[in-house]
Amino acid sequence: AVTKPVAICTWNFMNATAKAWEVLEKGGNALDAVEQGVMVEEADVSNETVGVGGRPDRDGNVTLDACIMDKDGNCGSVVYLQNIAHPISVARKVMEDTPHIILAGKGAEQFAYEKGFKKTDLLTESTRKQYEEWKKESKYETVINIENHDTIGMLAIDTNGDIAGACTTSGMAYKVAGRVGDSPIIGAGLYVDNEVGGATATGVGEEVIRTVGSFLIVELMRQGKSPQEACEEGVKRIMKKNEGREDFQIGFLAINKQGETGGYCVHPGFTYREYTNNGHENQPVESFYK
Ligand code: SD4
Repeated sequence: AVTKPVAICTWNFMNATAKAWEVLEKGGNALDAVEQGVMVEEADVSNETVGVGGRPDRDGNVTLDACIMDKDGNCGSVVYLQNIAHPISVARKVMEDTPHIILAGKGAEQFAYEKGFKKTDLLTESTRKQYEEWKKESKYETVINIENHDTIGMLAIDTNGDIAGACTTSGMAYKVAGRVGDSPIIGAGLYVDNEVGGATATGVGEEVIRTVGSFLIVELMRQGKSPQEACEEGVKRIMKKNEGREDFQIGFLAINKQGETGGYCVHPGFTYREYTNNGHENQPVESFYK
């Protein structure tokens, strides 16, 4: 049986869901749970797609994208943010302390310093070396490659039944300088409507933006689809615009107001982590291509 609270996130980020659960279990709210949950991956240098230790763009600069959304439909986002370890917390400050939704680049960085965030070198020894290697051929490809897709999108429903979501990434490795993906775009990489549910995405952001993927999935749930059915429809919508194309991965996951969850992806390999009263598990996800 479905119980509340629930925390889910892209991929198998068990430390992130465990952190979110710690907040939810004590009766904490979904917004704090998703923020603190994704912060675990932002701080983890071994995750090379999020926060500190994220891989740089093709000029060698690590630029971060993140957004957060609460039960009242408030949202905050930062795009192309450099030198800050926890973009999700800056996004939350944008949501709570400004009349705006998105801050970009230098302005976002300046805002973060004003809010007390410390300047941090996001490049690690490992990502610096990998970048030097990559530069020899400078080949940009959005191939289906699990290492290139470790963005964390997290959704939670708390004991009050309120839903919140967060999404944070360094984007596609070796992207063109200035490129922003789906992850900080409300409706694309993340969407929450507390009446219905929430959805989030990982994978090639351009394709998620083109279909406003997470908003689409929440709207499909509003029309009566389960989280699972809605994620399947979301991926199918993308594949319809990309007939025969097999060179990219996208994974969606969703939660509804009852706490039911689901996910779907383009290629095998995507999973989502789920923490409920019934246990803490890595959920296998069906794919469009088998
Ligand atoms: C992006 N969706 O910037 C992100 C990349 C991603 O795991 O999901 N990586 O397009």
